[in-house]
Amino acid sequence: MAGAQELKLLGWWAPGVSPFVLRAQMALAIKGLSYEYLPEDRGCKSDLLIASNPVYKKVPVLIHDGRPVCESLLILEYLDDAVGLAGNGKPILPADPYSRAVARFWAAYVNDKLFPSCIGSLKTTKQEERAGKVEETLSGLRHLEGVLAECSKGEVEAPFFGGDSIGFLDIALGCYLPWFEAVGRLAGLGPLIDPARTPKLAAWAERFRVAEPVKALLPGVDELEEYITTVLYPKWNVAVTGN
Ligand SMILES: N[C@@H](CCC(=O)N[C@@H](CS)C(=O)NCC(=O)O)C(=O)O
Repeated sequence: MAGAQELKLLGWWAPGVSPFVLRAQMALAIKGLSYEYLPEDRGCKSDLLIASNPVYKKVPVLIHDGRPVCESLLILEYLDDAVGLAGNGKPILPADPYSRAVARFWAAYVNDKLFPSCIGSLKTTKQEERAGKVEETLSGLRHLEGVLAECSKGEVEAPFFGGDSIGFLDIALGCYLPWFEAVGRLAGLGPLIDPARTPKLAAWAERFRVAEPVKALLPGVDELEEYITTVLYPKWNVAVTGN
């Protein structure tokens, strides 16, 4: 519970489909913080959103006692840092400075490279360009397989990037799990996180999907596919088939 402190989350109108909003929701759930969810519509943004994130006008925005924090990864960091917020006994970032830097590096990679490549494979109808995006995505997933191996100490396999519990990089990547599945299906590629190619990552994904408290927040893949085809395809002006 947030106690006397007020938390509001400016989120997306369609529940679960914004991986960025999902990140904030996952962190709030892990910390056991209650908050008011205010959905935003792309076509009709509220005055509160425009005032809270005047630069990008995007969600999520966390509003803590009237003060806005923008950008999903920064919201995760803020929730760890904010003194007096209930739940900050459960840190999301690692305690060790080097491990924090590594987690931040890979979270930025996932955000800026991996997900754009993955979604880029749906945004083009040019076969060569699409094959390039798919290869970039698979190469990114192979990098993360290596990161996961690094997180394991000796013989003991770490269940999560954060060690025994879900941490910063788990949330940064886990919010995209339904997207990897939906894109794999829509592009006719099969599962992008494939146990044959990246066994550790595939096992991690299975654990993450059923982990409390994030599992209730993850959208269904069918639902997400429908959102991509009915909302995003017209916006991108492409309709890619699996062929
Ligand atoms: N880098 C931002 C990305 C946020 C973002 O792209 N949000 C989308 C919803 S998924 C949005 O608000 N879109 C509204 C728009 O583009 O006008 C973050 O990590 O928070």
